[in-house]
Amino acid sequence: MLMRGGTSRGAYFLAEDLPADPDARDALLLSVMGGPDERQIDGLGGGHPLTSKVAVLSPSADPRADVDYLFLQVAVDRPEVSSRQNCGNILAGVGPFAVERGLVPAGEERTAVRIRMVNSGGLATAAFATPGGRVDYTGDTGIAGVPGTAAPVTLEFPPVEGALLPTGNVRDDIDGVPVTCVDNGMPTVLTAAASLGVTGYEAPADLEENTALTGRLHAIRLKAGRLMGLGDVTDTTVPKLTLLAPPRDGGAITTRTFIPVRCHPSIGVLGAAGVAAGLRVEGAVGADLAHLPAGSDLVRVEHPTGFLDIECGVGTDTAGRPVARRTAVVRTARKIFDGTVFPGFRPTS
Ligand code: NQM
Repeated sequence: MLMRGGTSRGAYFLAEDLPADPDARDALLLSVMGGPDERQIDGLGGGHPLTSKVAVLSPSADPRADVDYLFLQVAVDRPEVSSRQNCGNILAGVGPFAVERGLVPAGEERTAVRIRMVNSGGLATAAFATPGGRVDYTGDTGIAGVPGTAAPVTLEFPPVEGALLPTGNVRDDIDGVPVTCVDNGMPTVLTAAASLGVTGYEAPADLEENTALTGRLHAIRLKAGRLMGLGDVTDTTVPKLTLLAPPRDGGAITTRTFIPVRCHPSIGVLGAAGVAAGLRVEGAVGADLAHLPAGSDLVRVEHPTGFLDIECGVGTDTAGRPVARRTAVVRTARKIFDGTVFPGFRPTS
């Protein structure tokens, strides 16, 4: 099934319909999505990382979850399929797809699907309307970066196991640039746009063309990856990098996010969860730029095409380290096409 999940689009599969061997599965998925090719002309992909995604679902053996969701990023320009990152946007379609395929019975009015995110080991619950026991994708919820409106899907994340600040520090200095490395479901490096000589309000295309900037970001990312315990991140899609600037449209903060080569036209869900958590840590990069509403966990994250509202509370563990308590966000998802895909050319390397 081809679905839009939040601001991404991907092919959703049942695990039982794909080869069990990961190499055979990945070769098949590359072919299904049409890669490696900049335009993905021979497949379902849209020639951009945000439209070259795959979700693989199966019943979960974990008593805390109904389904297992494995996210796979299919590279556009090289023959590579990666399970190293998670995706909170594609997650928005997982609950509806689980009901569509009968993995989870639909409630008469609403259905809540408990999801284990295989990539990170984290849990999430997706709740959405199922009037008369069927998923209804129509509704009046709009999200920035997607035309029109659709039915809301509420995503809730319990606290992420593992450190919110994976380097153990609130701030690190990399190549003379102060950064905060955060992981609230997606490893992300937060920097102030101003410390990299940009405003943080530029259009994504202008930032992508700024080779002095992208060169510095590349170097910072490689060092941050090691500090975060991720090893050599040269060929991986995590950590992401988010540039922060004061809000301009009544939100809490302005963002420009590199994922990590292309600059996101909006922002990823879990990427935004990391920004929201980071801003609540005293002394973190960006905390001094943010306008956070008093007495509320809501953070309005401004991005190139609008804003994303996310709720995130941060407390401390028994050792006094910051931890995210609960994160929640509203997205939409839509079934675009359900049918048979015919794989073509299969790259051998
Ligand atoms: O951060 C893009 C997206 C994402 C990831 C990326 C995402 C998330 O917008 O949860 O959704 O960071 O590669 O789909």
